[in-house]
Amino acid sequence: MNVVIRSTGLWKPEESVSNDELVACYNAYVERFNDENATAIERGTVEALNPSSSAFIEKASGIKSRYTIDKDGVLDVERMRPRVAPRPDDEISLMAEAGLAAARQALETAGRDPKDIDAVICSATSMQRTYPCIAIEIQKALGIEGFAYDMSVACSSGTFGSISAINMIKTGMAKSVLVITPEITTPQLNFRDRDSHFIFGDVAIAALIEAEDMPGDAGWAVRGTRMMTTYSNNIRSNFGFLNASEEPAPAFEDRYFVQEGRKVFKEVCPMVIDLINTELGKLDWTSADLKRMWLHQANINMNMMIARKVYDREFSSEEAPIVLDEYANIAGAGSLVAFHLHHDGFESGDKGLICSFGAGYSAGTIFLEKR
Ligand code: CO8
Repeated sequence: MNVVIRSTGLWKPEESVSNDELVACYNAYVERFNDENATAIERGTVEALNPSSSAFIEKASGIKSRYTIDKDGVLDVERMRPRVAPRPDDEISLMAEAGLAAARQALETAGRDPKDIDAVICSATSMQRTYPCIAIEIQKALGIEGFAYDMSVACSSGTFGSISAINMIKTGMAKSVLVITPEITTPQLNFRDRDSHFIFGDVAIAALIEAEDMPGDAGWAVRGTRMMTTYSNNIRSNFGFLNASEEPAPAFEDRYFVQEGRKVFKEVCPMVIDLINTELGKLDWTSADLKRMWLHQANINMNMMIARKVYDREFSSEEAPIVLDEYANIAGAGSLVAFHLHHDGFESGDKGLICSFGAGYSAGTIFLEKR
């Protein structure tokens, strides 16, 4: 059974925070911390904090802004965390709401009725709650029969979720699957950490993945897939259900996202370059066959290095589009958001690659051919 990506849909928060706004808040926090701890800093028992800078952020990461579910909370120096109002159990959850908006756009673009969908996969870095699954909540909101489940593989959540759907269709278990990656990352970030306060943004992406013979737009045929993981502690979250029982109680700062950014850079780039080249070889393709690579959006320098090595030449921004300047790192949604925003200009037979990489380590490839 041939499988296609039929359509995609995107949701983003209304509010965006620029580097300058983020840095102004961080530096106000630093000034206050250093004032309050002046004596201890002088004695050498507390280390003074250093200010952040927009110029560093843009040079080191390529990020210029990020969307967030609550700009006020992020930029409130007393808080530096988005404010999220608790919702009653009979109201849709925040993650499901974001995912639903992206899913509705994907269905509308494909002209597909929810009754034709067999399954929903919600695949994201973290889930707002464990059960009922966010995917089942979205399934109910759309009135889809069949089944739904959540899964999570950090920055490869979108590709691994899509590959799960592709395999489901290949085995005949389903004909039409919605894969939704709502990444609500800003509540998971320590905005008081200079090394990482600028990295992430909020978004949701949905992909409608179907058997080729279903009616509708020809879509993008899936020609090859690969999932790979190899253990690394260099990107880590210690947040989980055991936190509430831990004695002594854990600090917020080291529960959520921590990373050794330089090590990640050095280790992940060669891993991904090797993976892409190996998979190209299995298809009897070369990089010259790839009109475009929709890469995970972690860091512009990583993307440049990977694209340059795979193409083995200088390349244009059309060949490896960047969305992280506006969206920042959007975790498991990155490569699919790049695909959603930059898939124009393909003729039938043109080829491309969706590729994720990140924590785990994990990496996923989906090789596509425009039908
Ligand atoms: N402002 C000014 N200066 C700074 C700042 C700042 N904000 N931060 C650091 N500096 C300084 C440092 O102090 C250092 O100074 P010195 O040289 O004097 O010691 C200098 O700048 C260089 O610091 P770094 O070595 O840390 O900076 P890099 O140039 O390596 O850039 C990056 C840092 C941007 C983090 C870079 O290493 C990078 O992008 N690495 C790859 C990271 C990556 O891709 N990670 C993937 C993570 S995402 C993922 O896998 C999914 C997890 C899901 C998360 C879900 C939500 C939270």
